[in-house]
Amino acid sequence: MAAGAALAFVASARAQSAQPLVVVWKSPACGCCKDWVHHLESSGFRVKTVEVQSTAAARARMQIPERLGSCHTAAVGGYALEGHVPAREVRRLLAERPDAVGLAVPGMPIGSPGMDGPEYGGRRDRYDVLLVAKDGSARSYRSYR
Ligand SMILES: [Cu+2]
Repeated sequence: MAAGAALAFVASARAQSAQPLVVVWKSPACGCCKDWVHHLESSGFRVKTVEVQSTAAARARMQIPERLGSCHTAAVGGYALEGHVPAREVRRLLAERPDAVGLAVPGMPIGSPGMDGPEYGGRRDRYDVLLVAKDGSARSYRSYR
């Protein structure tokens, strides 16, 4: 390996290990949760999953209002993630570090990461990634359509 290539390799390995760990609470029966975990991993995140029967307790602990709930709840870098949040918005959140609870994609919109398998036949519903404020209010962080 040339010195330049070796350096680039070390730099990219460092960038990878600099990605913080994502802890995901999900039910063992949830298939789309597993697909979302794969989406994060293939985007360079390290992920630890915790199997729970209900994610309601994790949601409450992470201060995600029940009305914004989805099928899994996660924690990364001091923020909460609820549902099928795209990895690029997680990276943006960690780069911008807003004063907020975290991000949520309520429900399970088809076409969001982990809800985009062959069984959906390429269907893509429009959805918003919401930035959840500490008072429980939410505003659009990015719209996908
Ligand atoms: Cu799901």
